[in-house]
Amino acid sequence: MSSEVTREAPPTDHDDDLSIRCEVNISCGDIITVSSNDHLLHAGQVEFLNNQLVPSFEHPSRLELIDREFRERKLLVTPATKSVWINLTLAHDHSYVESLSRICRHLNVDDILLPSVWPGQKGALRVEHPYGIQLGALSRDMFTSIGAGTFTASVGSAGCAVVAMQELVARGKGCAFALSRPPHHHAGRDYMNGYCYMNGTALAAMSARASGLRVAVIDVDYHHGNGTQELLYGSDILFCSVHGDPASTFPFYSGYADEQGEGLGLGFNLNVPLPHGTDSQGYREALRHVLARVRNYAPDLVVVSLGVDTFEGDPIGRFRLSAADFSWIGDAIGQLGAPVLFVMEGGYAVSEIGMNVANVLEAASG
Ligand code: Q9C
Ligand code: ZN
Repeated sequence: MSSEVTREAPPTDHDDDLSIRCEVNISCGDIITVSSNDHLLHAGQVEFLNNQLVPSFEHPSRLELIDREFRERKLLVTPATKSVWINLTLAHDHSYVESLSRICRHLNVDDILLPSVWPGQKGALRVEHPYGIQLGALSRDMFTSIGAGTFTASVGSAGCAVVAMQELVARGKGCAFALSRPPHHHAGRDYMNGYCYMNGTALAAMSARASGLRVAVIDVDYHHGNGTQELLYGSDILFCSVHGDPASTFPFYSGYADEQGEGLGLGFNLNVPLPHGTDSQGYREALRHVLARVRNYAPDLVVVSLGVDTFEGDPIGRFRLSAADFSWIGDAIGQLGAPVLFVMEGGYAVSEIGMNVANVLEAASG
């Protein structure tokens, strides 16, 4: 099997490599920005919240609004389109990728499925089951719906992160931004959850590490990046996260301060859970602590899981950051002095999402 994460030619018959084609748009201005039109193929309709089905928070308009704000601030230049073959198996099991691909291929365009039955410890995916039941074996919650375009959209999203990383490493300095959805950081080796299917953030970090770079991941999304943490737990890629206390916040089952990594990765996992209502002051103090650890690690590349659901107006996050705090976050990360790849994660206050994200990127690159 090839260890390359991207390739330019399709796999041949005797390759057992799992490469999937995706097309991305690359804008090479001051900030390298990579997006994929395929995100439009995934639009969840409903999710299960407080005992009710409610309209999905994670919606295509999120990206459209960030894109619009970037254009208004002249942060984008005319993009070049690039077609790459991407191999997800550095981060995901072959069987997970193939199962999701197969299920999506068999759905009708307007089918939207949420899992409703989970296999438990002894069960496994069985292809004779209805697709909604098979999804239970690949998922961990009822927020993460599947439609016919979900696989293609999430491969495109991961592709944005990997290509942005490669372009940034080639330039050797500054900032890159994967303007991608669906988001990444909750997806694990063989499961989807928290609106995430493929973990492009972890894949980009692992791929850069495999090429010899020292890599630190900083997760500033409101929710703990459980998928990324799990994927990096035994590795010396530094993973640091500031997030809502999982005692009361999704993903509940990880994100605690005593999770410090294992084996080779022991000491390379730093969680800072914070209570509901955390404001500018509490947040900055926590992020300063994380940045001191990152400095001490001396990374060649910083990968940021960029969620802006820490915003005071966010409908699901419970922190109280202001637009000015996002500029501060960008500036503080930019001052590390290493090249920074930002990968888009959460943020659901759609009228302010463009402003908040652009504030981070502008301050980091400025
Ligand atoms: N009461 C991201 O921000 N909702 N995912 C949990 C529990 C799911 C968030 C509600 C939150 C997933 C990428
Ligand atoms: Zn989030």
